[in-house]
Amino acid sequence: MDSVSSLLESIEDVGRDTVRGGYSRPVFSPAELDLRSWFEQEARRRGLDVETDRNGILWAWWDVDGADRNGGTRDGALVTGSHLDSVPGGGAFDGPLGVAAALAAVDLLKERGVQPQRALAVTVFPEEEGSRFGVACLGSRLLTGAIDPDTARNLKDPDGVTFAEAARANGLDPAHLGRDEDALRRIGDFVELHVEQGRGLIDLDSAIAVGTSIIGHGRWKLTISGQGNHAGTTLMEDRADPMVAAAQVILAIRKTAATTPEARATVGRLQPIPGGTNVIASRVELWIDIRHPDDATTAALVESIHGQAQKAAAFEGCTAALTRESVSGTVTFDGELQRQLQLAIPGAPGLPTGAGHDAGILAAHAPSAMLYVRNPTGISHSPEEHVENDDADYGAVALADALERLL
Ligand code: HGY
Ligand code: MN
Ligand code: MN
Repeated sequence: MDSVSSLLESIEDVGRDTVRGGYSRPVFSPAELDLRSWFEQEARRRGLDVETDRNGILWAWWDVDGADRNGGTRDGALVTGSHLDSVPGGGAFDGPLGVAAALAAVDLLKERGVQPQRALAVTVFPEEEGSRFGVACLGSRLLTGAIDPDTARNLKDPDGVTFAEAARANGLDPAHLGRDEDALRRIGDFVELHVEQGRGLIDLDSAIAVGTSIIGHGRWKLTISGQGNHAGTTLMEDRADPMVAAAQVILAIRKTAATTPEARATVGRLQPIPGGTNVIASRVELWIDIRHPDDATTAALVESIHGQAQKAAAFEGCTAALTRESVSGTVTFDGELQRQLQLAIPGAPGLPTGAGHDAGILAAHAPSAMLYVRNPTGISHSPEEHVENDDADYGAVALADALERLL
């Protein structure tokens, strides 16, 4: 078996972000394309048959033949995998750990002489982070029909490039984006291994956990419009400054989430337009990430924050408009699949997560489950995200044990 750490070492210089630190690997960027080539090469080295589907999802197949083994078809296959794109300045493990562990698990299954009774696929989903086009899990949402293809085609990146244009530039036909019945039929069960993105496995003192649920989460764009003007000639009492309103809103968001049990809300991205040092902004765009285990509470949080934003804007002589970018309800993973993973990995605790994943989107279409590997820093979406080599390799062994049981 190639160790997971050696697989990750071979891509450790791809997409390094020298300004932010960590990695910036947006979908279809040169870095992410390099990672796709790396994956295809590693998969082919293992004798897997690699295809890219109409939504840009990579599938590396370990096929079976013979009527006695699921009829030699790919339908109802066992699928594992994750993503290779990252958030801006992200860590080395969010996504790639699941892909590398899946490749290492294939090595182990072959070394063990396992004869799969159904096909196995290792997949890579594009745009899981939604860092370029704004919608999280865009690839798996397209596959399942969870996003309207026209909406997807018209998504724009910060440079104004549409997803249709980016897809076409990377060999996809934008007209074919959307729900893929054939591909969905091939997913009998889906298991995703992922770095744990909080402190759960530190506190549980365990190297691995079986995912139980993903709390509901969404992202909204708030645009606050005021009066662009000169920083020196505009008296303070004559200003309609959206940056001041934005500051009030960010504090209100913090207070609202901090006083709602189990809620999380974040403004991690803010864009003043035009963004000059000696210019009062004409408008400010900011993005809000809101999460809560109860979907109705998430909706109520959005409502409350929207109302507070309109008030704060009005107080500054500005206006505020909120648009939804992507929302996922709380997902509980398939009970039987969780049980199979627990049997395959005795002693692994169950762990809920506040992080979204493609497994959460697929869960509405096929039994899905996740395995998490300990992150000793408990930090993610940051260069400080970490996994010890031994835990990474143990993750691949645990994934192989789970896959062997499910194959
Ligand atoms: O944002 C998330 O929850 C995930 O890391 N994409
Ligand atoms: Mn992530
Ligand atoms: Mn991830």
